Amino acid sequence: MRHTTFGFLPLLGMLLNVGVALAAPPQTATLAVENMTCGTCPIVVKKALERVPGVRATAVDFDKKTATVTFDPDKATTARLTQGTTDAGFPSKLIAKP
Ligand SMILES: [Cu+2]
Repeated sequence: MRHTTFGFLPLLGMLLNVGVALAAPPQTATLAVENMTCGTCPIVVKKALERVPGVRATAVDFDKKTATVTFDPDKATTARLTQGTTDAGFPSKLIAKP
């Protein structure tokens, strides 16, 4: 009955493939950030965004007053991102949707 013994292997492969398919690719959103007045502000904004679970990368542009955030859409939402900067004293809003 070798056939039955190893019959689970194709099934296992299917389950693993489904797992990969369900993991959504990272998304990138751009936020307009208020209140950035000095060179330290972008660092605070960056740290606030990186504290949001699911955020993978953050780039804050002090001159443009924007933050570009790459995040895992399974864990983070753009609402959480704007909330994160707002809680740190820098209200933001979404200007480029993922
Ligand atoms: Cu500052």
